[in-house]
Amino acid sequence: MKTVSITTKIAGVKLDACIFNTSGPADATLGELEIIARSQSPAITMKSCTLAPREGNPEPRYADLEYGSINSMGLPNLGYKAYIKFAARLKRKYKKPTVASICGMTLAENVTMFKAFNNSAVDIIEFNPGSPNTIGKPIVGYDAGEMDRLLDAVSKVSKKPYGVKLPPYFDLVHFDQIAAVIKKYPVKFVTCINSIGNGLVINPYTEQPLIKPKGGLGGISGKYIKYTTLANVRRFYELFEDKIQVIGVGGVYSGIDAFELILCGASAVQVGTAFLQNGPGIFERIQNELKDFMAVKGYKKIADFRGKLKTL
Ligand code: HRO
Repeated sequence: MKTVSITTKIAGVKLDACIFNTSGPADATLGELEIIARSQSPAITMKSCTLAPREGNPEPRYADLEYGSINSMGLPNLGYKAYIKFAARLKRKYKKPTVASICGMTLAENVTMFKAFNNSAVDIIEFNPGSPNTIGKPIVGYDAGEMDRLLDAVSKVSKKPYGVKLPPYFDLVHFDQIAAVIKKYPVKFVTCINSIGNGLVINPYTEQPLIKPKGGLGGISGKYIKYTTLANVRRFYELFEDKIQVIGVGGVYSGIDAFELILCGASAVQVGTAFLQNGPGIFERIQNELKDFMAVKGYKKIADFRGKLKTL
């Protein structure tokens, strides 16, 4: 077992294991981030932040489902300045790489935050133009022109390595359009996928939706979305020809789920709903399961099988 290694590098930053937390679940406060820091997650990803602190959407805004979750949190966060402070503190105390997630409401807000994070302890920036839950705002990642405008602006100011967390795509033409835009900029990685936007879960007994915002519409995550995750990881891995890395997230509950994403081309795998539902022990469990499965397969490192999905 000791001969199996699951280390990886994202944007040039070494991670002791390729399984870590995704931005969103239980990572908005310092207390929550310290729980992640003390877990086996090899990096600490923080909640998407905005310029000013936000309360988020009215509650209830999250519900566990049989095979995943629905959320319309609405970006509750403490504002970017808090995450700059947290990153310094976490780095000093835990010596793990930190990932900041930026989700500005406007181009100017995004530029301000990218500039501010240049002078921070954060190792990697994940730009999030894919949230489905900001009331009155479209999912920016579905607008290739707007993505171009935003990436152009943030690329000009960012001195930290950065990637983009993408919403799920369903049409092959859209993969091509977004990949063409991303290739124009020094984007180091894409993270696929954000939750599948605007699902509706209802309770037939009470005849009500499960969550309050937007008449019950929210992002669907967990096991429901794994196959869309696999397709998005695979398609972007092929389109980027491994020159821009892919991080897989969406529906990972086990080491075999992680293995499948890596087989499709992911250089690392993030865990979201499964972390919320199982607690911080999930990172160690998935890492051990992945190592066990690799040992069965005779793989010693993730490069032995990464991207090597066979054809039929
Ligand atoms: O806070 C949220 O409602 C949220 C964000 Cl920012 C996101 O990117 N994805 C998601 O499912 N929820």
